[in-house]
Order: sequence, then C-alpha cells, then structure tokens
Amino acid sequence: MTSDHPLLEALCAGTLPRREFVRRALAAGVGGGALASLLAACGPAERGDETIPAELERNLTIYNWADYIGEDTVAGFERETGVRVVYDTYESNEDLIAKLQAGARGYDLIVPSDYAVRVLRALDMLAPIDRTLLGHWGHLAPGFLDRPFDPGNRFTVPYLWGVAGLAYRSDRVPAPDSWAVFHDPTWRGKMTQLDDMREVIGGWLLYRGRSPNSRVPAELADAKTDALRAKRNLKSYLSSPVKTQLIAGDVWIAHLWNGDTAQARMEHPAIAFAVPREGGMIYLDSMAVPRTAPHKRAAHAFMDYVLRPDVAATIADRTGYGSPNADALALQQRPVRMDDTEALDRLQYQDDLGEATALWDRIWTEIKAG
Ligand code: N2P
Repeated sequence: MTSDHPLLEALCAGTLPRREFVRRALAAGVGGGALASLLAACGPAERGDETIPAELERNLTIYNWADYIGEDTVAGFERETGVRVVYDTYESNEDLIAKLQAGARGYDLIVPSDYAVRVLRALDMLAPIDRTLLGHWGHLAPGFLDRPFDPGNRFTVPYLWGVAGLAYRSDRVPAPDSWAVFHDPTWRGKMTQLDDMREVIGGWLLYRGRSPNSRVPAELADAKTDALRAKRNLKSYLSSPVKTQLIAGDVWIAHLWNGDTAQARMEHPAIAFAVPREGGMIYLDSMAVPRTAPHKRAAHAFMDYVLRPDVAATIADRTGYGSPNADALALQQRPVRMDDTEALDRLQYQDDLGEATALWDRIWTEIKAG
C-alpha cells in the first residue's frame, strides 16, 4: 500500500475510522510493522476514535433543541431497536455549550448549530463520526455537506436548517419589515425577542448594516444601545415557548425561527413570517456525539435512523424546518426548500466569535440585566 492509496487517503482525511482501516489493511495482507508506519503517517489517533463498541448499548440520552423532532421519532426508534431513550431539550447553543463545559457527561447526541460546532471542535469536545455505521448517509443533499464549520463532515451529520426573522399576527399588525419594529412603542408589551445572545445582538448588528459576527467593540456598543431601547417595548425574551403566546394573542410580533413560526401557524392561520429588510440569520444544525458520550454506538444508530428519508420527512413536516435529506423532500407534505426561502440573499450564517465571545457574553448579561 503506497501513500497515495485511497484507503490511506481516506484514513488521513478522517472519513475512514482507524479501526476499519486496520481491518481492511490486514485483509489486504499488510503486515503489522507496515501497518504501524501507515497509521503513523496520518498523525496520532484522535481520542475517542476507537471507542465505538460493536454491540448496541441499551440506552441513549439525546439533548436537542425544544420542539425540534417528529412526534413519533423517539418512540419509533425505541420500538425498532429496543434502545431506551432519555430525551432532554435546550433553548440555545449557549445553553448547550455551557452545560457541556460545566462537565455534563451523560449526553450521547447533541444538535449544535454551525458556529457552535466550531466552538465545540475548538474545545475538543466532539467524537469523530464513524461513517461506516451510517448506511443512509447517501440521502443527504451534497449542498449541506462539507461545510466550513466541519470540512469532510468528520464530526457532524446535518439535521435541519432554518431562518431567524419576525413572526407576527397578520390579523393584528401590519407586516413588519425592519428590526426597528421593536423600537415602536405602538406594540409595547406585545412583542418578544429570542432568548438568545447570538440572535438578539446579531439582529441589532444587522439593523445597522453590520456583520452579525462583529467583533468590533464600538459596533457591539451600538447593538447594546439598540437592544436596550427595544427592551422597553418587549414583553420578554422568549424562544420556542412564545408559540403559545402568539396563538393566544398575548404576543403579536416575535423574533423567532421560521419552523417554530410554522408550528404556531398550524394552530392559528394568521401567524406569518417575514425577514427584516436589513437581513436575518440562516443556520444549519447538525447531529454530533460528545467525546464523553457513554453510548456512542446507540448514538450512531439513532443518527442513521434519522437519515432514513421517511423519518427525516416526518421530522421536517412536524417542525416546519428544512431537511438536508434530498430523498425526504419528495415524501413531505410541506417541504421547505432553500430556493423558495424568502429573502435568501439577505440571510447570513453565524460564525465562532473566538476571543470576542467574552465581550458578547458581557454585553448580553448587561442587556438582560438592563
Ligand atoms: C427549534 C429551535 C430552532 C433551532 N425550536 C435554532 N437553531
């Protein structure tokens, strides 16, 4: 086997697990000494690389966004595999990251957004994905693969994508077209923004034509001023739970994600969605396995289950978000397609803020306290 052999290339690219490489190399007649030097050619083993057991574990703990799964997804997986699932939810990437950083060790599967994948990778908190355990991988649309936050998809499996903008009660208010609507006292007490640092500060940065990933202190100071000015008119900062308030008519304008808005619209047809003219956020959320996951094999079994087009279709239909699964779209009742997405050219992805994270954290704390 020479250094340009496809197997060795796949190993070094991280798309072939070391265990599988060893199995195939041995089968091809490569001896022990040669094998060791081939393995060394790609650098040291990733920690966690070898720890996926052959046997399916009996338990699985999932930590996912609230309202972000099909009605029957977990039960269906339990029925088919006999694995018992514990299912827990969070409201923001920051909650997820804080929980993991605080040392929570029980989670087997998490669903971070693009920029949060970068953060978790930088913290060395993700285990590599073993693609050989994902027989349904091929259903994923190429456009959702190999993103800059995880080249080669070594750590992530695309789950859903979506957009943040403005949900509103079209029977109570005219369609809002700017972030400035939150500065309008006409709707005081009837408006909410997401309880999400990146979305709120990011939105106010967009309002002034700046990058939602700005690290410039003066720009962030303006965003804080704008956010505090809006806060006077807000009922609260609220993420997925705002849906019941939109439906009840207690909230008329909500900074919200498109899928959660679609879920609310299923209960009340006057609930609509708009992207502000200054722009909104777009994201891709992915399944990932923490390094500390006690049940990595079951996590892979669940990911492969989700990759089944019929399962992916029910998740996307129920949540109102876009599926990266090309073969799921044809099965869906209400497919959300990138091409049909309103204002695609005004949407921006979030990125890891690096060292500016501390400044954002401080400003967010000041906004919440202000
Ligand atoms: C679902 C939350 C949307 C995910 N309630 C935002 N990345």
